[in-house]
Amino acid sequence: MSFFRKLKDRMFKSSSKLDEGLDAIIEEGAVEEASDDQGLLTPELEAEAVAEPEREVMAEPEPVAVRAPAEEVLPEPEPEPEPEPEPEPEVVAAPAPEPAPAPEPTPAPEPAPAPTPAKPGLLGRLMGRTAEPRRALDDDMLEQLEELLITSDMGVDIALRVTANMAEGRYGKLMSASEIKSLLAEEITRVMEPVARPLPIYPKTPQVVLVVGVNGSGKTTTIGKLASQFRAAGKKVVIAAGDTFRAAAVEQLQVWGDRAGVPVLTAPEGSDPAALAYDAMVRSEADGADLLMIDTAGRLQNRADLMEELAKIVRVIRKKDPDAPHNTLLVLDATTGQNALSQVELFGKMADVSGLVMTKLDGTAKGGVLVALADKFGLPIHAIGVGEQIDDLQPFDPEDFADALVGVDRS
Ligand SMILES: Nc1nc2c(ncn2[C@@H]2O[C@H](COP(=O)(O)OP(=O)(O)O)[C@@H](O)[C@H]2O)c(=O)[nH]1
Ligand SMILES: [Mg+2]
Repeated sequence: MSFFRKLKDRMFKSSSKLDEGLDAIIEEGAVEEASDDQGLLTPELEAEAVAEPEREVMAEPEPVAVRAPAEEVLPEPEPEPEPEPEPEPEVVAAPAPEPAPAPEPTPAPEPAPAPTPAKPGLLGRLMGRTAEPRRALDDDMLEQLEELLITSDMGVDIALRVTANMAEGRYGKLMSASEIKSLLAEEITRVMEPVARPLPIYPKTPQVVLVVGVNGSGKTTTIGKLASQFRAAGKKVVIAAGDTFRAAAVEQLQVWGDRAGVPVLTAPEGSDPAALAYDAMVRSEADGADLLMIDTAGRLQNRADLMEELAKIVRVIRKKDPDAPHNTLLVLDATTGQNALSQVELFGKMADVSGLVMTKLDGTAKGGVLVALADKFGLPIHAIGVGEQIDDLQPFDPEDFADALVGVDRS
């Protein structure tokens, strides 16, 4: 299974929202001659079309969210055999991936009730080449596109800009849903490309990575995942459990440290996180660690306290290294949608945020907020979280992301 399919499957909710929305816009205003292509095939051929053989090959290496610096080479990614073979067939962008129907003459596997005359149906979309409904790109359609993009959390500015770009030179032209999707994916890729940058690794050690964000955004989980990937890339990592506010937070980090095989420095509940951060600096220097990752509390109930706590951590670690922290990662939960924008503003004031990690992109319909973030702040997106397991952190790939978000399949 390719990375693309994986991301797309994981982002199914986002994907299906835009995907289906775009289909609906085109179908709604489709011109007459674009009649449906259902019924053109015999049941045998339909079954064959649905069971169209997988063209993608397995055995693609799992991408990792961290990359070793240029001169170093990542250890060969284990040619990890795919855990479970994908069920056949791979159904493309269809909402209900039915297993291949037995080639008996069952009715066409169209799950949607009452298709409109212009609707190509599952089969039409699978075939995708003939008789796709087309709609003239006019003001009405542009307005609907804008609305769809806005409701997909991309934000008003970007929705207006992207639709204007799409209209340029194409006004009045007949467009199919797949043409619109490709255009949209290109536009989104263009916005996202400048921010897709892995966490930079510096030659000076220990490189101190301060991890901030509101409670529940995924800081601790992301630290665990990052630690595991850095370690696999040959880095010596130390974690400091700077969320001393809750005992459970320390235990959780210890579990992640065990999983990742890296030491976790802790302090008693309620103790000063800055003191712990200082000890962690001393320890990581003594141990010759490459990276020190500092977890923090995310109590937003009391902003002044949190701001003071973060400022103190920074002050104290700078006594050991005036350039620390070398990275301040803000971890954002994609499911909070537009709220992520205000979190960037807020944490930008409290800490010198140098990059973002967006978690929980699996199973949210709000992935579009990344586009708004990229456009508004231009902060690097180092990685995305797509699940709760240790391997569920991926590098941010703009094209894969755009394709997954819009429902484009380039395979
Ligand atoms: N589905 C999903 N859940 C995640 C992801 N990242 C974190 N979580 C879950 O979000 C919850 C809060 O994460 P945690 O790391 O404790 O957040 P923290 O309070 O910021 O440290 C936990 O249940 C995690 O398993 C992700 O990428 N996808
Ligand atoms: Mg935590």
